[in-house]
Amino acid sequence: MRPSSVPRTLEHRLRRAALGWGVGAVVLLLLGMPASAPLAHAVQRGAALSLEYGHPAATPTPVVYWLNLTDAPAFLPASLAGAAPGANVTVHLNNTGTFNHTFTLSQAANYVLNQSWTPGQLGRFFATNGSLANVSVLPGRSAAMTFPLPARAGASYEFVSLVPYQFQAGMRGYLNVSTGSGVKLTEQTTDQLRFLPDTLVVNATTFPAVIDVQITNQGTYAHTWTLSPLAGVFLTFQNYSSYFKLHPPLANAQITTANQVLWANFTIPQKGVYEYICTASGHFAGGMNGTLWVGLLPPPSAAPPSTAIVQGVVLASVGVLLLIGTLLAVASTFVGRFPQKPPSH
Ligand SMILES: [Cu+2]
Repeated sequence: MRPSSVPRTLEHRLRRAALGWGVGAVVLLLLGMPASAPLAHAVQRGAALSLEYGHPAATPTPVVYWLNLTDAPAFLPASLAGAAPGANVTVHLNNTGTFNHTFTLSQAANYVLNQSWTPGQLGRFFATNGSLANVSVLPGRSAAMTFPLPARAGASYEFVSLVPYQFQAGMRGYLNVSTGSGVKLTEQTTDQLRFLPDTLVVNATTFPAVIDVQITNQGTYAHTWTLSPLAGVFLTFQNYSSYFKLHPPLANAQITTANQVLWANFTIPQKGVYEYICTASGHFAGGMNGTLWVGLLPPPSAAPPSTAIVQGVVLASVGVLLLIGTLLAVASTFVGRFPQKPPSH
């Protein structure tokens, strides 16, 4: 029995205030919702960082290499790495020069050809010892061939151009077969011009470290996965093409079609942070880059940006509003339960 009309009004006002604070808390919680989506994404992204060790595939994964043959004369890149013993290798050759060039791969494991040989002596070596691949490419033309590698882990095979005096002038390179125990990572390319994840971590302790990245195109655009050969170099979209001309990429996977899956196989010489970018026109400028951390851990702040902090502030605010609302509601139930001060005249 609360006879007085004054406490009834106070109780009513307290109830209204409690309701107001409660509604405020719910509205704030709803407004805060979108902020929780990037957080979930960041967690997912963290989980997507795969770290697998020593899982040699039963059937060696096919490997695709892309080389430019130039009039320097040179092969770009001159070092092909990461293919497992016995793997099928496809070599795409692009003659960017005005002379004929050949890609001729020695089948003599760990044998370094003598650069002072005459073209005749070099020809006799290949006639005697054979080759794993031998393709001639006309100026401005491209060619591709697929062949199986010998099942010899860790072997190195030299490749040269047999056009007279090109090998002697430096047109040579090496294909290094992996030990078969490379670290496996997965990566996706998207039409939003992003790599997912854009941070790859390999907890390597011994170097060189053999790494195999499986790249899946989730979208329809063509992309590349092009890895800097030098640690700690962070490229800009103005300087990356001149940089890669000077420093041929460690890996340069060309994703050309939707849903394509391919591997980038490479060997990291020493611990560090290696940047990878997409060299498709406008993609790097649009944000298509990432970092590979080998033997180092990325700083914790690098994973989720400020969304986690925003989320915390929102949740704390919701809590405070709900607490105030609850206190007001409780206070409203007590109003009128106590004897009133006698009205003074
Ligand atoms: Cu791209």
